Amino acid sequence: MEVQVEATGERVKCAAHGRRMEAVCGDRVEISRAALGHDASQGMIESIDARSSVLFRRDAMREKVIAANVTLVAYVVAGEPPFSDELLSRCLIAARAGGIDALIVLNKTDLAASTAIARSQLAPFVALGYPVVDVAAKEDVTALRARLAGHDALLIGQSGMGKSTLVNALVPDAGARTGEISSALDAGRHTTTASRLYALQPAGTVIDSPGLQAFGLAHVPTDRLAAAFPEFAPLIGDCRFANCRHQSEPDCAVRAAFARGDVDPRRMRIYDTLLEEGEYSARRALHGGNG
Ligand SMILES: Nc1nc2c(ncn2[C@@H]2O[C@H](COP(=O)(O)OP(=O)(O)OP(=O)(O)O)[C@@H](O)[C@H]2O)c(=O)[nH]1
Ligand SMILES: [Mg+2]
Ligand SMILES: [Zn+2]
Repeated sequence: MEVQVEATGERVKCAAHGRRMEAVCGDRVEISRAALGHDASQGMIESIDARSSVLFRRDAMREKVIAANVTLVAYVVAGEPPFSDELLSRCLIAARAGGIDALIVLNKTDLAASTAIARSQLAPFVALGYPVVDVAAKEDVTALRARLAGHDALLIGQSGMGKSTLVNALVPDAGARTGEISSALDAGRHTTTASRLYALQPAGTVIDSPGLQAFGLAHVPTDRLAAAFPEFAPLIGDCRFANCRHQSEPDCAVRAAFARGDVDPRRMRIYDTLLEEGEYSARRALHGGNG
């Protein structure tokens, strides 16, 4: 594996072997330059520093570390192309399960009509207490810059939402490639193909990542899943059973709240789906599946 490592302001192409191949964007690593001898501009990853945070995604097939050491997950949405609120939910839950703060970035607010639709789609997330910041990448990113100050942030979200355009506005000489809306709308087309970290002035970093198409949460243990839903967290202590899965157990405080209409049915459905996916994946692992 070969990766780019930023070494005190300088960029060094590095090879990695064995466990060191697991280095991801945001990792801090020790490198050696002597290893490749003939070319001083190249190096070798010798070790990966302990991570202060990890953002994972995992489905039944594979696990992926999206980024390491981030202090803020900034999920970018826009009015067009349309965004999936399920994918948004999944990523916000993964951030909470990983102990990482989350922020929703509503981009392309210069497009009034589609922004109004996006805003109504975000209303349930606002009600759950998730912060939202409005921006127009091509006009003004001051509000986002302020929210990112001092953070090691990850910009994540579906293709075409404007993550790379935002990075170009935040980081003067970033030069990140951005896509045309026409191709972004074409399912499966991604402009950004690999994550990359940029330094923010005066402090902090921001990672641009490829468009998100799926977000498995099979790594979140059943007993921690409900706690990562902000609307369930205050309820779960009131369930009769400490290991309640919030399905058909008697005296389940989450199901009771749902029955009262206090829980959004879409969110209840996402929880049920995630629980099923996680338990399926755990069964596969138990029975010797390669997941
Ligand atoms: N009108 C408007 N268009 C924008 C804005 N931000 C980005 N765009 C356009 O949206 C399209 C996609 O932008 P990108 O920055 O490539 O999107 P991305 O999220 O990085 O996409 P991937 O790399 O595929 O994940 C481009 O045509 C941008 O010019 C904005 O604030 N307003
Ligand atoms: Mg991009
Ligand atoms: Zn319960």
